[in-house]
Amino acid sequence: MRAVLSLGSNLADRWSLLRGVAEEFRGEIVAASPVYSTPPWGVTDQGEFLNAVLIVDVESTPLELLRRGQRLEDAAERVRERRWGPRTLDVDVVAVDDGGELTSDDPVLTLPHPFAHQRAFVLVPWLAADPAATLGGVPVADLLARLDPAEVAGIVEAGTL
Ligand code: A4P
Ligand code: MG
Repeated sequence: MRAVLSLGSNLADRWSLLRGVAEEFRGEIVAASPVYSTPPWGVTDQGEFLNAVLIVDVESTPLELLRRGQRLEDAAERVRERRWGPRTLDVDVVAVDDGGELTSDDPVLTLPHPFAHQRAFVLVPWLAADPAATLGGVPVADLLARLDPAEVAGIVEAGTL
């Protein structure tokens, strides 16, 4: 199956943490976005994030992929203090395609990720990694066009994984 992963970090050595995820998925990566510097979304009194998107082809179930991301978060000594708060590493499963886009309302793994369509820090990197990307049948480019242009302009390319 093919999956879209959103990587984020705003604590500790953010570059190494994101690059560690790319290293873990080496051999399974179909496309990788640049790394972007992004203003905090949701909870705004925290440091800038680095965000990137990986598109991976994996031989596993969606839940196994989520757990794999969570093991990387744990290895980054992530502490869960508050929702949307600062974190060393976040690995979210944005969307999964297994011969068709999977949907799930299970709180353990909700697909597609419930906030993906309204987050420029997910959509901008995703579009860079896959210009033909769609979410719920809607082109990601169209979803981005619906967002506040100021928010989209805040997503600034900062380097590569
Ligand atoms: N979960 C359900 N569906 C999914 C999914 N599709 N992918 C569950 C990943 N996890 C999913 O996540 C809480 C629970 O969501 C998990 O137990 C998992 O089973 P968490 O990472 O432990 O907790 P959290 O951080 O409080 O919530 P969440 O939902 O990961 O936070 P978000 O929504 O990812 O927001 N601003 C910028 N600029 N860049 C960012 O990367 N990230 C956040 C975090 C806020 N603001 C940000 C950024
Ligand atoms: Mg998460």
